[in-house]
Amino acid sequence: MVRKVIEKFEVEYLQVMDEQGNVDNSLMPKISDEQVKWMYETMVLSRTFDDKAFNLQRQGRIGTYIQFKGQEGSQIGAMAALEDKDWLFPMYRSGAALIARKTPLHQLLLYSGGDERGLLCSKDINNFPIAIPVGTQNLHAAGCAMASRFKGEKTVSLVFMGDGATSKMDFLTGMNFAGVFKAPCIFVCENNQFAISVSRKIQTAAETIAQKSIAFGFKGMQVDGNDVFAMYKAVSEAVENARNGNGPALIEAYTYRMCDHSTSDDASKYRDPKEMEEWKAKDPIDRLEKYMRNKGLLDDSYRAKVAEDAKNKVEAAVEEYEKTPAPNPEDMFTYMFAEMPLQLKEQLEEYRRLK
Ligand SMILES: Cc1ncc(C[n+]2csc(CCOP(=O)(O)OP(=O)(O)O)c2C)c(N)n1
Repeated sequence: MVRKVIEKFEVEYLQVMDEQGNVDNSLMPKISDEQVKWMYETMVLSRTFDDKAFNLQRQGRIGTYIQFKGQEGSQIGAMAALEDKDWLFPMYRSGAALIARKTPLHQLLLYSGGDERGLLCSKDINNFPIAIPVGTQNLHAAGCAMASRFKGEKTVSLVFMGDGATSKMDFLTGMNFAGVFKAPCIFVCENNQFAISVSRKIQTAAETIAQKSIAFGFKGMQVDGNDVFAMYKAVSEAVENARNGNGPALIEAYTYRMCDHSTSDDASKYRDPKEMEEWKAKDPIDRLEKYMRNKGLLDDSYRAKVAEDAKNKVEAAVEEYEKTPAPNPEDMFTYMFAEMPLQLKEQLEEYRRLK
């Protein structure tokens, strides 16, 4: 008889840049000044878009909008590690990732304005449509990654989810398949500490989200999600590993939702405002700005120009969105089935009677 430890598990944590913008050179990934500037400019553009979209919702110019404020570092750092041919599986809070993946801004507004054309996928870059049901995108990503493997392609799939989604079967099933079949799938959980009003502490008794990968036989890592360099490094390593046939990875981006869950929510009802103040000091954009200033990559005039360019791009997108003619409401009935079922025919007739 014996009682012994079968295996010992470890979960790594990675931070490359601290809150003052100082980096540890031994951990710093290889990255050009151009790439750093791209990260900064994309983060500023995303934040500007996010703030504007929130205001548009309040003015009744778009429908429900889901902000991603505070999560720009984790999304843009991760996207910097992908190639266009790789597959992105976004969720409703992945706006910054979609902006980094070349989605036209007015298209994102069309989507929030209830126009299905907002979900059209570009032919030049492999972005899936946004998933609204919590966690289902994990299955799509694992399946797509398996397909890439079967076809002998060197592409990876990367899927975003929140901490709440990791309690769902879709996440567990996707992780299991990816683990068993060594699918080139990167699971990125943006642990923003809340699933609407459910705090991370009561979401799971596990100490980290990252350790959930261990049960499925592959590596999990917790990363400072407000550190764009750490996210870039962790995702780049996971992508390289997956491309080389060594299977999936789970990356927990430890971050904070610096906004309400959605425009239908009021987080002040369940969150301590002190917490928000603490996280403001870790803002991913401020942190990168400090780093760039120290390195001589940013001065006041560049900073002002980036802000001005972002504002102009967002205003132009609003104009384009608002001048886009509304779609034909009958389209709602026509796209789902090759032959329209009876119930839909009845609804279409009812619509025609009422309009
Ligand atoms: C299958 C399903 N159940 C419930 C909901 C309602 N819902 C929308 S967001 C959300 C919380 C998700 O939290 P998390 O996964 O942590 O992501 P976050 O919104 O924090 O980014 C819930 C329960 C949904 N969209 N889909």
